[in-house]
Amino acid sequence: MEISNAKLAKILRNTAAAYTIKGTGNLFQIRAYENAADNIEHSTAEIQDFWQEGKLNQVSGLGESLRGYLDELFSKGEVRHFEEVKKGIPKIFFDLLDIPGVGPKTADKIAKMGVSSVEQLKKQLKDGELVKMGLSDKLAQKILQGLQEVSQRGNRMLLPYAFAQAEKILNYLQKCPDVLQVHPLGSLRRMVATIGDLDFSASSNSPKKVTEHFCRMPGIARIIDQGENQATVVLKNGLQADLLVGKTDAYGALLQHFTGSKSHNIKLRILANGKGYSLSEFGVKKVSRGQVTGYSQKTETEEEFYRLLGMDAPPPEIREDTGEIEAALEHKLPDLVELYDIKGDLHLHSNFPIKSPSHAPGVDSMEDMVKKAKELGYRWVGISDHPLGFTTSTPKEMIKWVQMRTKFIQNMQSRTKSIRVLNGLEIDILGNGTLSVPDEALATLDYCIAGIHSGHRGSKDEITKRLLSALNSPHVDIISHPTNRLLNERDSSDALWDEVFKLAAKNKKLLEINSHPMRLDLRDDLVRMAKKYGVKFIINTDAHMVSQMDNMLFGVSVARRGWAESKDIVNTWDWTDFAKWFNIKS
Ligand code: DGT
Ligand code: CA
Ligand code: CA
Repeated sequence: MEISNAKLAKILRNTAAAYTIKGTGNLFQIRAYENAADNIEHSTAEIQDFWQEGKLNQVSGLGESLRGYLDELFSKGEVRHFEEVKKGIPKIFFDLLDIPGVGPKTADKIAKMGVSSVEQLKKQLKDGELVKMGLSDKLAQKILQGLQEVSQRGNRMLLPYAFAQAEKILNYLQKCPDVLQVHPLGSLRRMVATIGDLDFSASSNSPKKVTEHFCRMPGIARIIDQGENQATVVLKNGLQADLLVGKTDAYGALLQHFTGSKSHNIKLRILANGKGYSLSEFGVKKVSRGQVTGYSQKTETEEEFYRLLGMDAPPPEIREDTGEIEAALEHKLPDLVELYDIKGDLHLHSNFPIKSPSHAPGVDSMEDMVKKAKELGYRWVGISDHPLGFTTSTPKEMIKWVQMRTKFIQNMQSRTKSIRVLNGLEIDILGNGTLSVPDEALATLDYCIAGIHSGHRGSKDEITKRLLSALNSPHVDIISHPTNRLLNERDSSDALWDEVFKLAAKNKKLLEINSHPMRLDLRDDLVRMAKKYGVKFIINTDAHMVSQMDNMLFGVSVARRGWAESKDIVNTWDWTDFAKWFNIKS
């Protein structure tokens, strides 16, 4: 039986929720299940593959007992212990947990009101029946909004997962002796935040043999379409893959066509017609008096293809018909930022000791994160832990903790020669726009990141006010993940972005482009809009463990999709300019 990562995460979350409402598990155990579910969901490789290869111990966040249960699950299809924990709880309870904003306690309450299906829930919420039965009006609205989000949510993969899956298929295709070249294309090549299906091109002198090889790939659930030079398959994990095979002399046209986007291609086709060409995935032909003459133009590379149309080749990330065709015709394409340009990361969470943190701390030590930054060739690195909880600590305790941490970092700075270590925090922008840490403590930091970590579903006005208020604080340098979206989970918050960008530019505050695969926030379209106001950005990973520091590539892709150049991104600048921006004495 095939058990996807998503399904596995759901099984663990269901068990944790069952423990919660029955009151049988301890908090530590419930946390362990939830953390394991998070890790599994974000894993780019299939956990079942690890199990098959006897490597479950390589999956981070799985203790010995959980590994035992997963072994039972993969070999028998269910876990006796999990079934016992869930015994007596109605199915509707677990269905309700899939709605954003509904946790175990709310699900239990609704199930006990006699609601038997999600459809019925929708109706009873709209009719106001549940409110009459005692559900708060606010909660009812929140659940309705969650239901709305679920119905709009598509079945799209996160970029790193798509990357990892594409790599496997690519390796397989390269084994075919008839393949000359092979490339992953479509939205993956354009680095879109979420990917619908995977697209591949190959060049070959025997296309049919390549499509046959493709359709023999292990793990295929069904072949949707198989022709001489194209095929579409669905894999057992639900993923769809398309392949187009062409000849070498027109491979540039194939690469271009299958990279898209669709709107870029449509605009290009009209442009080509005006210049006497007809475009297709098979090549470029000359058209004379409305008739295709049959004469094919040689387009071995994409550059050749675009040159035929009198233009430069736009970077794949900006092929969305939002001005790149016009810019390419005028030879004025932007010089987009590259991963190679990045010189540091300022948003990292360590496991520095803390009694009651405001949000989940990191799992690795500051020393290990600094070591990784050196390996990445960075010139500076900043640790920005969450501080103590605002409601669970006094200002005095907060100041004391920040002082202790500052001393620790200063000590580390004095011992570290090959990289600069900076002292930051990621603090909360509270509901009323004030900050969660007293100014006295903030004044001792090298930099301060502020973000909204609660009340994301507030009104456009509320969110705008909170952001503007933080942008007016002299202590805040960076606004983290400004829209607070979580891909496939939570939509972007609404705000008057013109106002936010105007103030960020005026007060010289940075907007973060967060590289976490579920965030990719600020979004590409908003990066482009902010840039027009003169806003500067910083690309950070928000890593909670060393391995996540490799996510920088995804943030850089967002910046590229937003037409950002290295001059727009402060962490590509030289140390002198960077330090000057932050007022750090170098
Ligand atoms: P996805 O899969 O939803 O993440 O997005 P894409 O961009 O990968 O779209 P997909 O897989 O449907 O098609 C791959 C590329 O093929 C697309 O980016 C451009 C090209 N293409 C697909 N449909 C059309 C079409 O109707 N007209 C033109 N001109 N090109 C198309
Ligand atoms: Ca696609
Ligand atoms: Ca496709």
